[in-house]
Amino acid sequence: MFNLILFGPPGSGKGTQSDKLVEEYGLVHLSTGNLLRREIADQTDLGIEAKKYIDKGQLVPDEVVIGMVDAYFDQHKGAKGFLFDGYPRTVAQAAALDELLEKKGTTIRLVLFLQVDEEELIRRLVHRGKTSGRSDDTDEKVQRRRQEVYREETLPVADYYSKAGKVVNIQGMGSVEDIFQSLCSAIQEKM
Ligand code: B4P
Repeated sequence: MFNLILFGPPGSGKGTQSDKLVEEYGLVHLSTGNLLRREIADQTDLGIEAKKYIDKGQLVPDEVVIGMVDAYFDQHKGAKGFLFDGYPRTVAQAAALDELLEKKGTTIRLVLFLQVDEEELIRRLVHRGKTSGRSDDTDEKVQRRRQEVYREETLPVADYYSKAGKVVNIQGMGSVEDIFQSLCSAIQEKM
């Protein structure tokens, strides 16, 4: 199995690039953001609970997200690999993912870290908010909060994987196509 993580701050282009990467490499796309938005749209108990956090720019509690990922993983037996997009977002989630993968006899091969300036991130997200209909996109204050939460809770995940020598930094500013080519080169080196 070839498992990789696409890592980066909110708005760094994880979702945009994931769609292209899963098509190129035939991986299963696991986006916790997409899974949570589906739960919200279906008005499940999990979705109603998650929405309270997402609307404030906070992270959904670890136990909720970890349970959801375990279930998704089990629904995709026989996958040749997973692309984790927006997961893990805390060190506790990273440890839970390691445990899950170990049980399945596999591991994370590569963490691709998209590097984008904060002002560019806010600009992209405010712009996305004009069309996305996402409740967490429209307010710039919520955007700034999301970047703060990222620095406090998510950035330590990069250190966690750096210690294992798995992180490759990728320039995340420029055209979608150029960034995609950089990501593909890094993947090719590991495959
Ligand atoms: P996510 O759905 O993961 O999304 P994101 O971080 O907002 O955006 P992404 O990086 O995917 O950016 P995109 O490609 O869309 O998270 C949403 C929320 O769900 C979180 O805040 C959190 O509350 C919750 N959540 C999710 N996972 C969780 C977890 N594991 N634990 C706890 N809570 C969790 O790109 C952004 C914009 O930029 C788009 O408009 C795009 O068109 C544009 N863009 C992309 N590439 C560009 C480029 N090269 N140049 C210019 N614009 C570009």
